[in-house]
Amino acid sequence: MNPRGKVPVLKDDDVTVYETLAIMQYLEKRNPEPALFGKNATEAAGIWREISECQYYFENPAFGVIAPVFFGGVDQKTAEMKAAAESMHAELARLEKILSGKDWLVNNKPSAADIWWYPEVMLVERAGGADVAKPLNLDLASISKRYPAIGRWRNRVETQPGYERTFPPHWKQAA
Ligand SMILES: N[C@@H](CCC(=O)N[C@@H](CS)C(=O)NCC(=O)O)C(=O)O
Repeated sequence: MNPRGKVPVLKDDDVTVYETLAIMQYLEKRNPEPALFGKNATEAAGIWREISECQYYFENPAFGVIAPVFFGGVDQKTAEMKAAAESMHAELARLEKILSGKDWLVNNKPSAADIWWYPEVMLVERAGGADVAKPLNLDLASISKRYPAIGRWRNRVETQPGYERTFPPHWKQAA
C-alpha cells in the first residue's frame, strides 16, 4: 500500500493514500467536519505553526534518541543522546505550557496539530523506556507523568472515537 513499506496508510475504497500530511488533507476534503486544518486563516496558521514547530524543533532531537535506541549505537552516541534529550525537554515544557490552559494544542479543538504531535511524543516515550536507554537517565520514559498536562492530552487523544482503529496492527504484535 505504501511503496516505502511505512505507516500510516489510508485505504478508502479504491483510493490509497500514504504520508501523514497527505492523509489528513484527504480526510479533510472528504469530510470537512472536523476541519483538521482549521476553519479560517487564523486557525489554519496556528495549526501549521504547531506542525512546523514539531518538524523543526522536536523531530531532530527526537530522532537523535530514537535512532540509536531502535537501530543501534547507544554506546557510541551517549553524549549526543543526552544533548538531544535536553532539547526535547525544552520543547516538551513548551507543549506542557500550552496544554496547561486548554484541552487541544490549537484553537482548543482537535486538529491536524494534535494528530501530528501525538505519535512523535509517544515514540519518544517508547524509546526513552527501552532497556538500552535506561542507563542514560534521559527522563523520557514517563513523559505523561513528568508533564501532567501532556499526560491528560494523551488520554484525551487515546479516547477519541476511532483511535484504536488507527493503531498499526504490527506495532501491537511487536509490543
Ligand atoms: N513521512 C512519513 C513518515 C512515515 C514513517 O516513517 N513511518 C514509520 C513509523 S513513524 C514506519 O512506518 N516505520 C516502519 C514500521 O513501523 O513498520 C509520514 O509522515 O507518513
